[in-house]
Amino acid sequence: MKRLSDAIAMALLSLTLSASAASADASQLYETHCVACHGEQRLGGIGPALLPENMGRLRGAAVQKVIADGRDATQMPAFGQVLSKAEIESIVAYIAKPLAQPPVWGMAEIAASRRIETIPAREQKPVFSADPLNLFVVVEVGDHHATILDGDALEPLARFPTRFALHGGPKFSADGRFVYFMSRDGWVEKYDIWSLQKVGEVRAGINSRNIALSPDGETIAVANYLPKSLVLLSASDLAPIRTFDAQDANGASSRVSAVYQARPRNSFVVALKDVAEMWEISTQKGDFKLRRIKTDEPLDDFFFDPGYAHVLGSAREGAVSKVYALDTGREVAALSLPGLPHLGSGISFVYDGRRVMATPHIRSGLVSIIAMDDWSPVKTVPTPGPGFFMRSHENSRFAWTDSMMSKAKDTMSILDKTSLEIVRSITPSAGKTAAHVEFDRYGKRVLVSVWEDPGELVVYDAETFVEIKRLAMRKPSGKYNVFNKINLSEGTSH
Ligand code: DHE
Repeated sequence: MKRLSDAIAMALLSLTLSASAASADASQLYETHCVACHGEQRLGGIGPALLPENMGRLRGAAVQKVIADGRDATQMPAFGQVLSKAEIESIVAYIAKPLAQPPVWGMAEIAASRRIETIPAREQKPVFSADPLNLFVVVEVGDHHATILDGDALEPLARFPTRFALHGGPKFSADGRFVYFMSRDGWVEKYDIWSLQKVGEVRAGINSRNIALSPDGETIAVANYLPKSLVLLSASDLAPIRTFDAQDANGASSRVSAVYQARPRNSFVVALKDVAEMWEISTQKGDFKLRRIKTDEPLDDFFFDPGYAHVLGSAREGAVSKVYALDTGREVAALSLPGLPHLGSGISFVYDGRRVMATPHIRSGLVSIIAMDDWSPVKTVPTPGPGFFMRSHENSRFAWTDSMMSKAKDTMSILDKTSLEIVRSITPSAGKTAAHVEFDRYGKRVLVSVWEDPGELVVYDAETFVEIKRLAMRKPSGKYNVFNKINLSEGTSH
C-alpha cells in the first residue's frame, strides 16, 4: 500500500515539475519574443494587452495563427519560422491565463501614460472648406485608422492611425471641433477635426468599455472592466481628474459596463456589470457627486428616453427589460423582450401620434417597437436574422437595420416608420457583412458599411434607395455624422 502511495506521490511530483517547467518555458518565451511590444505584465505597449479580458473572442487556434503568421496591417510579425508549434502553443496557454494579481492602474499610471502632441490653437478655423458639421468620422478597424469624410462631396479629407481595436462611438465636443476615441485597451485619443491633427492620448484603463463626454464638455468619463473603475479625465488636456472604484453600497466590486452622458440632467449615468445598482454622477459645477440607484439585477445595456427622465435597461442573459425613472430611482415598467435586445442601438420616433422606441435583437431576427408613454409593446417586426445596429433620422421616413449576426448578414432591412413594415431589403455586396448605418446631417443620404477587410462604405439616397457612391475602406466598423451626434439626433445612438 505504502509503495503505491509513494508511486502516486512521485508521479504527481513529476507532473507538477513538468507543468512548472512548461510554464517557466512559456514565460521565458514570452520574455524573449513578446515582452518588447506587449509589455512586462502583458498590459500592452506598441502591441495590445495580452490578457484574457482584452482578447475577446480571439482564442486558441486563432491566437496560434496570429503568432505564426503575424497580423495584417499591424506591426505584429510572423513567428512561424522562429518558434515551433509546441512553443507557440505554450505561449497561447500562457497568455490565456489571467494575471495572478489585478494590475494597478490608478491616477499615477494614467498620468504617466499621457502624451500631448499638439496644443490646439484657440482661434482655429477649419483648414478645409467642407461643411464642418456634415463631416463623418469613419472608424476603420481593419487597419486601425480613422477617416474624416466630407459628407457633401463624399471625399475623404484626412486619414490617420488610431490605437488598436477602437470600440464604441467616438464622442464630439459641442461645437463638433474635437473628437474623442477609445480603444478596448483603454487608450483615449483626442483629435482636432478643424486642424486635422491629433491632440494627444492617455491610457485610462487596461480593458475599457466606452467613454462619455459631460454635458458641459469639460470631462470625459471612461468605463473600465480592468481595473474595475470609472475614470474621469479633463477633456481639454486629458489629465486624470479622479477615479471611482466600482463597488456597490455594500462594498461588492463590479466591472463597469458603460457610461452615458445625460445631457438634460447634467450628469453621467453608469451601468455596473456585476452588482444590482446603477450610478448617476453629477457633472454640475464639477462636483461629481455619486448617487446610487438600486436595481433588481445588474443591467448592462441601456436606452434613454429623449428627455432622460427614464432609462430602459436589460441584463445580458435576462428576458425582461426594466424601466427606471431616473429622478426617483423607481422601477416603472417591466417589458418582456427575449432574444437579447440591443438597447444601446435603439432609436426613437413618433408613430401614430406616440413616441416609440425601436430596438434590434442580437439573438432573434426581429425589431421590437415599444410605446414610450406607457412602455407597452406596439409591434414586433420580423427581419431576415438577428442584427446589431439600427439607425434613422428626423427627416427620413425610414429606419435601417442589419442582420449581421445571421446567415443573412449581407442584407439590410428598411423599415417604414409610418407603417412599421419592412418595405425594402438591400444587399450592398452579396455574401459580405453589411452593418452600421449613418445618415448625413439632412437625412438625405445613408452610409452603410460593408464590414469586411477590405470593405466599403456604400452611400444610398435615403428616399429612393438608389446607390450613389462606393468608397473603399478597411472594415469600417462605424461612421458618425458630426451634426447628428452633437444634436443628439433621435435616429442615432448618443
Ligand atoms: Fe459594442 C457600441 C457594448 C460587442 C461594435 N458597444 C457599444 C456600446 C456598448 C457596447 C456599451 C455603447 C458605447 C458608446 O458608443 O458609447 N459591444 C458591447 C458589448 O457588451 C459587446 C456585446 C461584447 C463586447 O465584446 O464588448 C459588444 N461591439 C461589439 C462587437 O463585437 C462589435 C460588433 C465589433 C467591435 O468593434 O468590437 C461592436 N459597439 C460597436 C460599435 C459601437 C458599439 C461600432 C458604436 C455604435 C454606434 O453607432 O454608436
